[in-house]
Amino acid sequence: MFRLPPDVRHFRRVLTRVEQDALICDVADVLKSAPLYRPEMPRTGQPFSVEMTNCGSLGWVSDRNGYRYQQTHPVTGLPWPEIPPRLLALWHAYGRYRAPPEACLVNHYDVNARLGSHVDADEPNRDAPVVSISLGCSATFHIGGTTRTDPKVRLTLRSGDIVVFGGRSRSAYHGIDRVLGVCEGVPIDRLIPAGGRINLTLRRVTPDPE
Ligand code: MD3
Ligand code: FE
Repeated sequence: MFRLPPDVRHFRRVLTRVEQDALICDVADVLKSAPLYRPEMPRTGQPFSVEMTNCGSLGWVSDRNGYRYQQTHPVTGLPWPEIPPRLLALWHAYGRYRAPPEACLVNHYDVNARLGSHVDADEPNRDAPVVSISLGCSATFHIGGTTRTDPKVRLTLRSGDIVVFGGRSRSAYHGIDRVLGVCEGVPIDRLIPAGGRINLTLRRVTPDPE
């Protein structure tokens, strides 16, 4: 029906229910030491509708002072927990990148959450792909080109999907239009009573080690 933009690879429902359950357990462990918090927009302080946390040596945060990667949780002040081995394995299997990831951003969407169109530009490393893993409710995702007005392609991201964004797609505008009320995969309400959708994005932030 629709052609994906260049350098996007969408692996539909590649994670089994058992693998999704195991990832939910990993996320539960991460949330115990690094709880979800609600970031705010730079300057305005407008709260995001998406809640976030991270694991890895670096985590992406946003507050009135701007967007950045930092080594500690903005609320607890503690270092982020390590990236669970199962996620590292998925990074290597799907991302096929020579260096390990430094950040895993955990996004939680309740049924009313959205993520406006944006470019991920806070990573000095522009060569490494972003590996995205979806769990819980399905969502409508869009991706366009490197300018806001480029035509967009819309796709449904479902529980157990993995998408790899590399090359030219790495600097493309993208966002989440809406979360669908249907959950065809692992229910996340035992993790987050409100339910909804979890997205994990694995990222290399800094240049590769020697
Ligand atoms: C394309 N997250 O965290 S995942 C984000 O579902 C983000 O939570 C969305 O956009 C989510 O920044 C979309 C897919 C994704 C992630 C990062 C990308 C697509 C991307 C970076 C560059 C290009
Ligand atoms: Fe993004």
